[in-house]
Amino acid sequence: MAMYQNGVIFNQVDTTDPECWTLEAYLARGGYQALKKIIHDRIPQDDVIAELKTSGLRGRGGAGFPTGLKWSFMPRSFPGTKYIVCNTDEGEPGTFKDRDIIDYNPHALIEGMIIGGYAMGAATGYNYIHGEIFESYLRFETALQQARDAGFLGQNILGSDFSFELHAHHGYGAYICGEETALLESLEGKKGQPRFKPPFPASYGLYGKPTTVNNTETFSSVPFIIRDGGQQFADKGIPNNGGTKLFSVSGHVERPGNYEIPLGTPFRDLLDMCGGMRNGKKLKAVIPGGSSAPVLPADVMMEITMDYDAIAKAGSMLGSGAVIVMDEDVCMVKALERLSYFYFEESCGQCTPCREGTGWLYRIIHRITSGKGRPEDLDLLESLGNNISGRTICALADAAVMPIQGFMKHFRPEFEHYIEHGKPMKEHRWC
Ligand code: L3W
Ligand code: SF4
Repeated sequence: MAMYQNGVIFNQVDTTDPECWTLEAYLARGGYQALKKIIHDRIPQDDVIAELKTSGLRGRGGAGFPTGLKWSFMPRSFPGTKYIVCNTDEGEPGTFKDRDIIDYNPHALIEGMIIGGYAMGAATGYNYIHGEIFESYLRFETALQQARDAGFLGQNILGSDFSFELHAHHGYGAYICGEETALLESLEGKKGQPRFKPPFPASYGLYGKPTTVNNTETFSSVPFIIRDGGQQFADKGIPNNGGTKLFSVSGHVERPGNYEIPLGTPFRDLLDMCGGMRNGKKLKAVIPGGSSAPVLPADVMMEITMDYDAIAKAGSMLGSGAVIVMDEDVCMVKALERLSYFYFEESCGQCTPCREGTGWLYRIIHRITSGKGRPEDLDLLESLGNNISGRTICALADAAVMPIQGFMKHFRPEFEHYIEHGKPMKEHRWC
């Protein structure tokens, strides 16, 4: 899918046409007008933040925290350095939207971060880019230079007394560095391990200074909100779920890819946009918000709308918007084994329940797929999960437990069958 229609971030951006990715193309579609507006009209910082609150924009990285509220946490009267940090450490299995932003519309992110610097009184920003997308990092560096050369970035932006510098930082690929405090540690040159929260980055962030960390898509939504108004953005979605959202659709659909759609769009419409199920197979289940989100069965998904509240009500979460579609041939036991290995592999090892527990979870599921499962294994998984959840420094351990709970809730008979017969219910594909 190349052309995104009526979106906030990818409107008029053809991802197959390099001419659309340039600064000139961004300017032609209204880029940097929001920045010019706040600088020329000297819009007060509080008014910028109020516009964000009106928009209803919620964090697009996974937690859905209200962006305007987060920006208002930054201490305005703080006398020293403050920072803005963008989290492009996209590593959640199924998520591949942020790299498209820095590949095809990097100036939306740059403009959003400059506006963030203006509104929160920060003069320095960093964009932490996932280690496995080096080409995207290089493209972002090029875009930064273009913005500097054009006077949008650096000292005395557009001749005003507002200065803001922005740097790109290339990470090394550890999933945990997407957790905001691990990201800050890594940016400081230390081992990327999460910090205890509170204090939150808003009071103790990069180098111990007040810092706001937002996801790439969150910052990139800001220029539209400031240029066209928060209400315009809110009206694109539904109450409490303003705007459009990028969904990374993967799995057994005809046309996997990124789709920017209004929040509140029925899942069945999103599936139609993707060309429906691949090879005419039946839908079995969907992980609606990245691998950390509990899986939902087909009948629930076909009645659901894609927004934070509807998905939470159904027992899962919208997360980062990674929609993993599974057809009737998927073995849920094997699928869960694969996910569990990921969390075991990516645990940073700081907390015992996570370091040891993710390994235990994986090994029990692996025992089942090896045909050596024991009848008590399912209860053991449940009790282990209950003892891991909520007892660790960051959400990775919870994220390892939630998929297990979801798979057990909706597909327990498949697990029981695998244990009893030492093989899957039917000749499923690997997954
Ligand atoms: C100041 C308070 N600030 C909260 C801030 C906090 C953070 C934001 C949300 O996890 C989820 C996770 C993954 N004063 C504050 C405050 N804040 N209270 O608000 O905080 P929190 O703790 O709810 O979430 P989190 O730790 O940021 C994010 C899930 O996202 N996830 C992972 C996605 C992965 C990617 C990726 O690969 N790029 O996005 C997917 O579902 O499991 O639950 O900024 O500081 N009182
Ligand atoms: Fe590290 Fe896991 Fe503890 Fe998070 S929960 S800090 S990933 S050991």
